[in-house]
Amino acid sequence: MSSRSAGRTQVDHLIVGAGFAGLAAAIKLDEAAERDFVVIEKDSDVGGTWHINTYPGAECDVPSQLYSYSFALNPDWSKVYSPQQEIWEYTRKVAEDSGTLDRFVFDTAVLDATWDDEAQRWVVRTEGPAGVQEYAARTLIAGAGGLSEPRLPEIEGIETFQGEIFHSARWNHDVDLTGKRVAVIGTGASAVQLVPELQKVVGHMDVYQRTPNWIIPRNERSFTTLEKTVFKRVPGAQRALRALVYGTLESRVPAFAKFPQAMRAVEMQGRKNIARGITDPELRKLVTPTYRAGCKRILISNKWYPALDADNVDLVTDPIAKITGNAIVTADGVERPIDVLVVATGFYVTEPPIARHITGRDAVTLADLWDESGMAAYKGTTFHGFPNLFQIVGPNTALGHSSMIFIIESQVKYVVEAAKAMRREGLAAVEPTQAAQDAWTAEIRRRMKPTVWQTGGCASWYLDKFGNNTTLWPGQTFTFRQHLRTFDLDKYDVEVSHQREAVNA
Ligand code: N01
Repeated sequence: MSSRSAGRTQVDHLIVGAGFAGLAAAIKLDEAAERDFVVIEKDSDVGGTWHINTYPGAECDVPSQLYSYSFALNPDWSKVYSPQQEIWEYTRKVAEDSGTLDRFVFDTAVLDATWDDEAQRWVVRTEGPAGVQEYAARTLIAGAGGLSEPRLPEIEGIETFQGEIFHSARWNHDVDLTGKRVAVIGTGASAVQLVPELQKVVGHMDVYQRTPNWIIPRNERSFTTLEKTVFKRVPGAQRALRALVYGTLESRVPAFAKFPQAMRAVEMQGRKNIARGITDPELRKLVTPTYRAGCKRILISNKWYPALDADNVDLVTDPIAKITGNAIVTADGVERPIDVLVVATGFYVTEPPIARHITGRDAVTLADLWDESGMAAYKGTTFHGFPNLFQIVGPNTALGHSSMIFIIESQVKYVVEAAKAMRREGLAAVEPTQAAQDAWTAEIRRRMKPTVWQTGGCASWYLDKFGNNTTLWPGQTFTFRQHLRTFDLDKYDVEVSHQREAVNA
């Protein structure tokens, strides 16, 4: 178990983040008898994005049956698409049941993590209620998530705004929006969920759209008591439904990855959704995308278009020129006064801030490397130049079509296999060879070429500043799992312990 020396707490594994990724890593390491770990979480509880994102209307857009761990099915989901609070409560219960919570440190941020070549450990500084602490960890498992750092828009004068302003991912529940004049900047997945809720209470709302999204109907319904009883009592029933949902979502991959023209069917659904929700022909035109569906994330909502069509809502498509003390001014010179500004402008995905704080061999940070050539990893998980660093939801592991929990579980298994291999072989450090990482990245780039994300004619957060898609996995999720089913030591440079070498010398 963890011990202290030279003011540092020595641990085998340091996990960053207590969301779905960090929690799964903790549970699976524990099951594999790798019990000497600590989970550092800057928030006050488990749940990650599902604890932090509390904006009105926050719900999952992946069906509940698949949006849960395979090892902790939940027969009690209330609806086909679970609300945020329910998902957070689920993660809390899984954490409690696992018996690992004694190794979680909350309200504590990772300041930096530096590979110490001599000690063959990651030196990690954290800051929390107990002040600055230092850990020396054999492995560093980063589960901080790609959608955790809010991106604030760079708009002239935004800092001069005198009213309340907050990001969708940092909702200020103390602000009563009843009867207020509100502006929402952004029309992505978060805005599409929160705008219909705000529309019911605000006096007036301006929604600032830069690019419209393809939005298809949400086949929403509650599970009946009978269904829940069947999930609980009939062995295999819930797993069968889960498999059906999984298969249905996977059947959509060829359209994204190889035959983007097949997305016309989605566009037809989107157009029908617009016609059903909006009466004004001019507004219909403004919300209809001109790029191929799937190029940006396809959204699902039955409420978005009716909300935009409501009398107390205006959709503004003129670019924002500046923000003043009490208004937004668009490029056409129109000034729209507001009391509250909600920015639903997304996250730092292709330049995650955590990369600036992770320094590998040769004093190079992940951010330095990625700034030069974009995010890259071996199997989305390990990094040449960064021994014993494992990132869950690393480069090219995100999905536009299915549940990230499937990917997370695949990666966690790989990490646990790595930990076991290191113990079995007496290894102090493992690091993918440059050749293995380059070959993996080249293959991803090759497979990315025909995808809708690359050819669909849009700008999206999937693409980095070089135009490469460094976020999404370009294929079926079972192929990803297949690639990560064993820890392929032959693709790694390995080191035995310096101490052991010294002893043997
Ligand atoms: O963020 P986004 P999000 N001026 O980046 C606009 C997940 N998620 O928080 O499209 C004006 O998608 C930007 O415009 P444009 C899901 O993976 C899941 O909504 O870049 N506008 C866009 O409209 C999702 O994809 C759920 O032209 C500006 C919006 O802001 C991801 O989170 C729910 C601007 C940002 O959209 C992110 O979604 C919610 C500017 N300066 C989120 N800057 C589930 O249900 C940006 N925009 C599981």
